[in-house]
Amino acid sequence: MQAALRRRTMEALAGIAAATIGAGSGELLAALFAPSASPFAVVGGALIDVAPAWAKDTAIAWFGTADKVALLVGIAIVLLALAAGAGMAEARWARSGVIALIVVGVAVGIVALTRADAGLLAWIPSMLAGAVAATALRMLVSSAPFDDATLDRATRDGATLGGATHDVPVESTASGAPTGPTRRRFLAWAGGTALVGVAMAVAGALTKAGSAAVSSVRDAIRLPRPVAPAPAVPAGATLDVPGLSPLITPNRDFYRIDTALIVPTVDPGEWRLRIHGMVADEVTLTWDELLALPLTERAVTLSCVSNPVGGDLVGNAVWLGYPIRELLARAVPDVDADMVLSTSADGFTAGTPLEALTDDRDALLAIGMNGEPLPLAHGFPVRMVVPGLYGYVSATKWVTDLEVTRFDRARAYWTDRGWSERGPIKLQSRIDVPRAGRTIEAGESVIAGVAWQPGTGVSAVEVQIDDGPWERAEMASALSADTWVQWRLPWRAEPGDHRIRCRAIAADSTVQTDAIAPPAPDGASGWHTITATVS
Ligand SMILES: Nc1nc2c(c(=O)[nH]1)N[C@H]1C(S)=C(S)[C@@H](COP(=O)(O)O)O[C@H]1N2
Ligand SMILES: [Mo]
Repeated sequence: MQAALRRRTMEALAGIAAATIGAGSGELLAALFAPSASPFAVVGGALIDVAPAWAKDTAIAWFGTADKVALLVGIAIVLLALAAGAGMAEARWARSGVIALIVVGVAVGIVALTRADAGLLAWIPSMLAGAVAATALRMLVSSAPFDDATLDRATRDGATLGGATHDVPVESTASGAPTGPTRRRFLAWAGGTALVGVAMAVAGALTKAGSAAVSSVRDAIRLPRPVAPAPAVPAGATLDVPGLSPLITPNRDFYRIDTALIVPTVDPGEWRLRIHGMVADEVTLTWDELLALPLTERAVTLSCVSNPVGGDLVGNAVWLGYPIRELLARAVPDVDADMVLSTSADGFTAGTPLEALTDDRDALLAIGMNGEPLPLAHGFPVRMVVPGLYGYVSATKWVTDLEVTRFDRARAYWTDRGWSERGPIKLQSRIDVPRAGRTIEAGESVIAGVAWQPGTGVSAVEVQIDDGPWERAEMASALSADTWVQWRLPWRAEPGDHRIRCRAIAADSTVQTDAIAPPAPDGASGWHTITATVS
């Protein structure tokens, strides 16, 4: 009798441990990639939506502002009860509990897709939770002799051992409850499984809590007005061509490249920048001190060295910040220093030529992007933006440290991995319209795109259709030498397939090279070439 109860308890524990590790993995995955797809948040949100008004009122009356916590605790209790049942079922009918857990995961995954804020992949955390729980349950149940065959054998062979003490070295008692070492091993596995699940859930909660807290700090920030604002965008700087990249890339469309699996959450109140190394005077700067400085606004096109010809790892934004030149002037670099090694809160490093930070190009210690505080993923609260250099050697996000040093003394994250020490952005042009591979209608049409070489500027773009002559495109007026420029060329499209390619001419008259180079080690080159199908 007692043994039967013990057996039931162990089966239930297997189910509970399995559900815990499943739920923990789902929560962690969601916290990392899609907080709104958290299985608990999905179920809770759906329940809140379908609950009748009286239920909501009662919940608030009973639990007050803790109503959401109460709801989540309620969901957890129901889940664990279901899981205990799944454990007992699995011990009797192999796969039944496993299937039940998978069904729960699939069901929550489907609900996840119906939520208002759901992304296309919102089902993944719940499905993962179900799959992990099912796997864990199968493993736990088979680690202990719950199955009927063992039970029968135990009943036959060990009838006299019923209710035996813990150290009896047999696998099962008369009623099928594992005892002795088997039982202890099972309990250790189940306990460990549950603990891992709890740890993952806690890690997920901490990640989410961190970014939620910093997000709300960010939302409350009012950026100071620049002392030197970027000039207003003149009408002639934008061409009206559907499908052409906008002159200023909206923050939500701005490409994101970094090594951070979890977006670092840096509280501005705790942020410090330290400038040290080969300097006469160390400088430290706080967030409040930075905000009090006379800020500059600059439109600058940023590109990733990994951007292939024709690729979209490039964007143009209006950055608000303080010239790094002024801060370095306070620190007074040694005459033989030639590099600044910047380090981010998450340990990324970039090595920037000292000259690029001290000449008149207005390399910025930026706090604003297109009129907003930097988005968390783009370096909140403070990053570097250096016109003319690829991001990997200059655009350190979440920056906290500048060490003045020398190229022959220090190496940075990507230069350590085979990329070039110096990373000036190469002259490039891209065809946005027509979209590569898309069929267009014959007749009056347009070819359009953008061209850039921040720091130098672009003066012209030429387009070649099939084997025709290179034709000069119409250029929008450039915002500055640091931003990309839109261009377009009217085109009478004749039916058939056409090869279209473009090349830029820089303000210093350099013509964009046709020499094809891959992104590694210092940036791609070649002419962007597309095939347009005209019907
Ligand atoms: N902390 C940190 N900063 C970083 C990186 C990184 O991995 N970590 N990547 C750099 C690279 S390679 C590029 S191209 C730019 C991209 O900036 P964005 O994500 O704001 O577009 O950030 C740079 N700054
Ligand atoms: Mo990059």
